[in-house]
Amino acid sequence: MCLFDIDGTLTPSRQVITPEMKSFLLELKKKVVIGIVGGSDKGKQEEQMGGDVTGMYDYVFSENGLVAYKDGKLIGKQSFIKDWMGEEKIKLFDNFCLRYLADLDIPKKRGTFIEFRDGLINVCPIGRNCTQEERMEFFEYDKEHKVREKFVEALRKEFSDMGLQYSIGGQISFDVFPKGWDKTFCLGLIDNISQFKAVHFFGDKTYPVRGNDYEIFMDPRTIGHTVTSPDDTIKQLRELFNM
Ligand code: M1P
Repeated sequence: MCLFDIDGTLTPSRQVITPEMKSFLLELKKKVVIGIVGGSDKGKQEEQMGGDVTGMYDYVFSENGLVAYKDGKLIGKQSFIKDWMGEEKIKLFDNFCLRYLADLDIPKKRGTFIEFRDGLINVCPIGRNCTQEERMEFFEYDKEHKVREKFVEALRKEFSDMGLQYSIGGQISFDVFPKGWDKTFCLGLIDNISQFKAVHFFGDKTYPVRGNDYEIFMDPRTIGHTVTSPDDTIKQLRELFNM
């Protein structure tokens, strides 16, 4: 089985899959079971992967697997907000973020600063409504000013007893979810995982600090592969499976 991170592994970050990668994955699917796993919700995964992902790949794990599909059918869904955190804690968390955001002095702010997904909360200092150009500006600004790192540190300090985990995987935002609900969560949803001779995981952010692929890359149930770009993913797969 091959499991893939999306951003930076199958597609350039937040960009659409190339026709070359799409047809390569179809070829690969003849040889192995394919799964994709990412922090985004299914709608965003479909935008990026160019269509009906659950019809195309054997397993689709959205929001790190908190929403999971096998052979096109929903096999698992957790509701982070309702079942785990509870309205009181959500309110405390939101209020803190909104106050922090109000005091945050960055060059541009747009809209949708907090996005509730089924399995995680995504916090975005510039706002998810920003354009692609503004996204890249913020990404560069953040490299220097560490806006997201400082925000996460403030949240860690404020909510140290809430059992939350933070991941700065993308370019403009960070994800917040319960400890353990990282990408390894999806492994528990694979039917009889020991039936596979190997479960290969491919990701670009496999480093321990800020790397949202690190936990699944290191998990004893997978063989981890670090890639540097979608082209590198294809290169490594060609070597591994003699394609
Ligand atoms: O790479 C995965 C991340 O992609 C997006 O991040 P951003 O918009 O910051 O580039 C988000 O969907 C995020 O939740 C996800 O983890």
